[in-house]
Amino acid sequence: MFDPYNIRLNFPIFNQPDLPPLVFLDNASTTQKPTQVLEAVNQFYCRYNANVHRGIYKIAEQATEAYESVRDKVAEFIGAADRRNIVFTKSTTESINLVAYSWARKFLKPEDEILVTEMEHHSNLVPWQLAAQHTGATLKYIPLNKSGSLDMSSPERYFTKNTKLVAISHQSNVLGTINPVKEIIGYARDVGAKTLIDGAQFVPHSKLNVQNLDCDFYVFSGHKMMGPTGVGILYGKADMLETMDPFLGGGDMILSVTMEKAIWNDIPYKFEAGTPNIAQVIGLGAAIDFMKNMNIDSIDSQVKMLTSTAVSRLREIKGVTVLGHEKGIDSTSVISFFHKDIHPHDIAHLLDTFGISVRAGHHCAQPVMDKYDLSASVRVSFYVYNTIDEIEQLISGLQKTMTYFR
Ligand code: 7TS
Repeated sequence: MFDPYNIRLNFPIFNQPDLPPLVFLDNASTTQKPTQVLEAVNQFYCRYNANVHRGIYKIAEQATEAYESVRDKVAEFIGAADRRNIVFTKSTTESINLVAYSWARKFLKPEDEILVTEMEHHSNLVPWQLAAQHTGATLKYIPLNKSGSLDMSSPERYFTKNTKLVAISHQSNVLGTINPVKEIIGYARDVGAKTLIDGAQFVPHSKLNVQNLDCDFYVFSGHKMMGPTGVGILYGKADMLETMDPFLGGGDMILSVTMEKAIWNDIPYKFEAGTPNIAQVIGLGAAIDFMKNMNIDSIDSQVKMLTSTAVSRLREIKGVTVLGHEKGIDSTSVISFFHKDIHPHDIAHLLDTFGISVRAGHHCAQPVMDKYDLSASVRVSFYVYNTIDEIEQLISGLQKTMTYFR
């Protein structure tokens, strides 16, 4: 039996007797951290703080082993074939930029096309706009239907012999829609295009197997799954990573250097220049253990239950419109909505005065907002420690907000 009240006991931020209770409904931005993660970071700094991959003394070896063991853990967690497929970056954003610089700028030509969707976070859009400008390639997109799903009615319009890269989100950070990535990867493969999947919103609550998906790249952030900020993951097929040039130059990413040139280190180290975020990677390892203890399928069903409850309750409020979440569309964890008379920022501000944290704005996905002719929406997003009672507090907060603005 999944008990969010029990889970909450692990999170110091929810257990501060000197402060009013926190109703945190902005998990799509970042999640809260359990003691197990904080303790892993703390233990590293207090007991074996040393740089990795260089010292031959005991604590340096301990630090290297702890850091590298998380690479194995991540590989296992996402079903990668090999630890060499896992590159640590600082974020999803950096992982995407790494591919845009090291793969796209190297291999794309003016006649080539990069295919994205109208549903992307700016992180999975702007790097491709820049790569297209740099290489002369064309950026194309799969449109979004107002129901909240991608328009896959005539794929031959988007997947052509010129398509060289398909970069799409696994799950929208505005609508909560889960895209049919396996089908899309199939279309991409049929035209010989490479694929990058942005799993920043998907991985925190759903089971992933990158080999089963058969994507070329998969990216996500540790901080959205209870890990510390400062760690992103780039999964890449070994043959792809091998053909790419380094993204950043510096220490640790070389085998040998003369005054004239350098020979790159093997993958994945070729892409990890300089001192990495050691403590944060170690913290991510603890976050993955925490998730595995809860069981990823249980996390998934709990988040789905919270989401469907909240969608129904929000739709009962007069004047409120929920974006997406239409019948037959696979969606979870994230809900955006607006009120016909009250600005999203006013709603978010009033809710904050009741101790409820929600997001208001364009959520770094302006093309999605444009689709709905909105400049902003209110967004709530759930995670393992949220409760039905918090949804009721949200609904009551919204009702008070409406009374205030009447
Ligand atoms: N891709 C998606 C789908 C995201 O939701 C985000 C962050 C990113 C990429 C970028 O991740 P980062 O860790 O590099 O920042 N999304 C959000 C959000 O919805 N609110 O704040 C950050």
